[in-house]
Amino acid sequence: MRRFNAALFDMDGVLIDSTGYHYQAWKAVADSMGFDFTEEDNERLKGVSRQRSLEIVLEVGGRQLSKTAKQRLLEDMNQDYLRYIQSMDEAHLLPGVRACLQALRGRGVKVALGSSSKNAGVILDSLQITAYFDAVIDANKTRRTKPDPQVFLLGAAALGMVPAECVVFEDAQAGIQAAKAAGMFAVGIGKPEVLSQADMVVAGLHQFDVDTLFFPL
Ligand code: B16
Ligand code: MG
Repeated sequence: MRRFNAALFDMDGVLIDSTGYHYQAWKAVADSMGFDFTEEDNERLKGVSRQRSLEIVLEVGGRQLSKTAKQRLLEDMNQDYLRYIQSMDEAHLLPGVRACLQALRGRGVKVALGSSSKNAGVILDSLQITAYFDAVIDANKTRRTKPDPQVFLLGAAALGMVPAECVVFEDAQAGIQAAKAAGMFAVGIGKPEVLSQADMVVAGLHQFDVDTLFFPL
């Protein structure tokens, strides 16, 4: 195994467990419109923008909304989410996150965020992990959402790295596709049967041994 020089982290589902929260919010939208929205359906929402998530939910239910109604719904959802993340602190970090970030920095590995969220800045601050990141790329800085590779290509460029030097940590099918389309090594966080396109899969960062891909020089 070769040694890589940069680590690009997805946020939701890799650093924080917000997946359940997002699922409940979208399920409530489906419930209010009178159709079922399953956890399997929810896999399609992971890693994609809020706008794209709404389109997928409406597609699942075979429903349509006016542009104004969609806009209102997205704004309401985000206000609700901002209230939820206000109470977020270090205790909301997923297991192994801080140790992994510390180990990477200790080895001189460059670290960036590559998230489809528009709320990444405030969340990193709440979790008190902003200082570990050399660059933060979120949906405020991209035009195309995962599975497009733009977020990770911008992350690599911000770190001064080429894609072959980068490892992406991702929990979403769309994110793994984005990483592979960017020409990067992809570590899936979750289940191998769901993240079958990843180069390797671990259950969480607590199970990832930094020495495997970032061994000391
Ligand atoms: P927000 P990630 C993504 O973040 C989530 O996986 C996805 O479910 C969500 O719709 C998207 O952020 C937008 O988030 O509503 O906060 O702008 O996994 O790419 O870090
Ligand atoms: Mg994610």
